[in-house]
Parts: sequence; structure tokens; C-alpha cells
Amino acid sequence: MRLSRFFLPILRETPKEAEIASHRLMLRAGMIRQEAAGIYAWLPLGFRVLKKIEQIVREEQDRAGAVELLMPTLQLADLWRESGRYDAYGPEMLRIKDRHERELLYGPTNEEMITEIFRASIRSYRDLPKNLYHIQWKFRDEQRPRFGVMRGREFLMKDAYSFDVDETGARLSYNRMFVAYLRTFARMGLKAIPMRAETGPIGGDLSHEFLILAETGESGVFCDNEVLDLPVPGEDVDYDGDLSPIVRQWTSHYAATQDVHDEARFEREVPLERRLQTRGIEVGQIFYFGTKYSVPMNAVVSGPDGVEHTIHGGSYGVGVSRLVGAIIEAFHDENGIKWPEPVAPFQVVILNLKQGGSDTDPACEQLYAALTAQGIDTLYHDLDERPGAKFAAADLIGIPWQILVGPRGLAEGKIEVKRRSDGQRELMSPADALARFDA
Ligand code: 5CA
Repeated sequence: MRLSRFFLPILRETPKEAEIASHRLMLRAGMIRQEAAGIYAWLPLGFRVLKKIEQIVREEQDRAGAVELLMPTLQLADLWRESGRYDAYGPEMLRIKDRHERELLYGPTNEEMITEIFRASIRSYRDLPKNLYHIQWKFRDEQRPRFGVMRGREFLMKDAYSFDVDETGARLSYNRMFVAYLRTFARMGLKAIPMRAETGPIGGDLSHEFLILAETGESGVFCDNEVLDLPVPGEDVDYDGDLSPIVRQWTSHYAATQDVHDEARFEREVPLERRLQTRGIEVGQIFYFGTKYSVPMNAVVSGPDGVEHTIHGGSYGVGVSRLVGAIIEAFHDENGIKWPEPVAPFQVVILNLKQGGSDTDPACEQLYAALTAQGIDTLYHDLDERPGAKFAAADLIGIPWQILVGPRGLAEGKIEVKRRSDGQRELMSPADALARFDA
């Protein structure tokens, strides 16, 4: 992509309304634009990152055996009356009427709708287990939308819903999502720690929140710092096998948010030097809620015994749009963002340090064409700007690799490759640079 064709409205001034680094950087780097409180337009740079994150989430859901579909954002109020949540949900729910005075709502979550879809066609235990998910915009009329996309009103969530014939099966489904979440966040470069959690308006008796540690997080967390070094299951993890040893290993260390924290237990179980008290950002939450929705909504299957069984359910959320902010909180410095490669909007940015130069222009064009042909997502900064401005922009938008092409280096057949994560620079020939990025 040539920057001259792209749309990257970088802000020179730091926006005053932004309280935390990720929000400031997303606005400055031209990733998002606020359209109303807690409602954002995703500009091209931000949209690329959102799609990368979404794709990692999708791949790990698929690997764990979940099946993707897409439900609408608008739902009928009557559906929520069936479960009893229409009145219980309160002012966070955005309620809408259509031209026929039919009551609708903008979905804050989809337990009711997926249960309705399930019961319309699944009749037998032989069709179970099933886990269905979608990646769709949600609306929650948060009292205090803040921190940009971290606590928005409209936000993108991956939500999966499992259906099993009994509690034993449902716990296996829960474990599959638990392991999928460990892998999902690790692939984004994050250390997300599962912590026992309250179930809130989703309900149920078993729940874990996945949090990444960050001073700017909204939740206070208490944990055994050994949990930070636990191994994440590899790609070859057997989702049909017994996952309980993995879940047990991750849940046997103390890790709790302030809502459920037990100080006496913390002191009893964790030696002083391993006690970590900090803050965290919740990037996902999983719930086992048993028959909370299937009883009122009559979701049943016939069992092997020929009798009807009320299905046992769980739901599993990932804050896809929140992750964009959370990743920036984990990876930035005073100059800007430092994207981990798997979620970066581009892999490489070429900085032409003398736009219009008879040597730099062809060298950049060749590099750009060759990298693109190699399948590397490359941004070519081809605007007529001073080198200093190009350096600052490249550091701000945080692309993992910068290729600096200037007349002095070229005279010696060299370009400079800079790694954004640690600032390390290396002089090399264009051919060596191309070999380095050969996928
Ligand atoms: N139905 C369940 C699981 S599918 C559910 O809604 N869970 S949730 O309420 O915990 O939300 C799932 C994830 O969405 C959260 O872990 C969080 O990462 C993200 N999330 C929740 N509210 C917001 C919000 N206002 N802005 C951005 N992300 C949010």
C-alpha cells in the first residue's frame, strides 16, 4: 500500500480527552474516530488490526471445534421475555421500536437467540456436543464509556455458545474453550491469566475471566506470579482428549480479581515473594451456566435412554475490539505503538528519505514491488515529507519493521532495517533485506 493512496489521518496534537496511552495512540495514529460517546469509526489502519485479531480468534475457535455463523445485531424483545432477561437487563440495553411498534433491541449478547436457533432444529443427544459462535457488534449502553475502544458502547465481540446433554459434557466444552483462550491470547503476544470470576448478568456457577496485566486496567488483580510462566498448549493440543490437566495446572495457582479476592487465602497459599498485586484488562470471559436458558426456553434433546434432557449450556466471550486497545497498553513506548507481528497492520514500512530522488525513488519502488510479490504486507511512505516526520510517523503507527532508504546509504549499496520493538538497526543490501523477509 502506498501511503499516498492510503488514508492515515495522523494527529499532531495529543487529544485531551484521552486518559490512557492506548486511547491516545489510537486517535493519534489515525486508527479510530469517535462518532458518539463510546461509538467509533474504524479507520483503515485500525480496521486492519481489528481484522487480524478477529482472524486469530476465528482460527483458534475453529481449531477447538466451534462452528461459525452470524446472527443479526437486532433482536426481538419477545425472545428476551422468554428467558426473563428483558426486564432484568436494565438501562444497559438499547431498546428500539420499528414502524409497526414492534419492540426490538440491539443485542448486548446472544444466549437467547442461539438457544432459539438450537431448539428449532436439534432434537437428539446424537447431535451433541455443539459449539456455535459468531463475531458480531454488540451494544451496551454503558454508564461510563471510557478509554476509547476498551469500554465502548458499540463493540466487537466473539461469542460462542456450547450445548451438551449433561453437566459432564458441558464441563468438557468449557475446558475446550479455556484452552482455546490460552492459545488465542498467546498468539497475539499477550500473557492472559485466567481468574475465577463472578457470573453477573450472564448467570451460572462457573466462570473465568482472562486478564492481561496492565497498570491502566479497570480491575484490581491478585495472583501468584508463577502463573505468568506457565506453558501455553501448542497447535497440536488434542481437543478430543483430556484437557483437564491443562485447566488444573492453570487454575491451581492463586489468581483472582478484586471482586472475588480472598486476602486470607492469598496469604496462606502464596509465599510473600510471589504475591503480585496489580491491575488488569479483561479480554475474555467464559461461563458455564447449566440450564439457566434451556429451562425457560425449553431447549431439550432426547437422550440415549429415550427421555428428554434439558441441555446444559455455556457461553464464551472475547472482546475483539477491546483487544486492540489492550495490545497497545502492553506494547508501546513514548514514541508510539509497537505491534506484535501477528496483529500488525503491515509487516514492513518503507521510508523514502528523499522523495523524488533519482536513486531513492527507484530503490524504494523495487523494494516495494519485491516485498509485495513475496506476500509481505508493506506500506510505502512515499509522501514528500522530511525524514524526521517520516521517522516519527513510523514509530507512532508501530509497524514491526522499518526500511530506511536514503541517498547516503544507497551510494554504498546499503539500506537500513530497523526493528520497532527494540530499535535495533542493521545496514544491509536491498537483496539481503528481501531475503530477510522471504516468508
Ligand atoms: N455472553 C457472554 C459471553 S459470550 C458475555 O457477554 N460475556 S462478557 O459480558 O464478559 O463479555 C465478553 C467480553 O467482551 C469481555 O470479556 C470484554 O473483553 C468484552 N466487553 C464487554 N463489555 C465491553 C465494552 N463495553 N467495550 C468493549 N469490550 C467489552
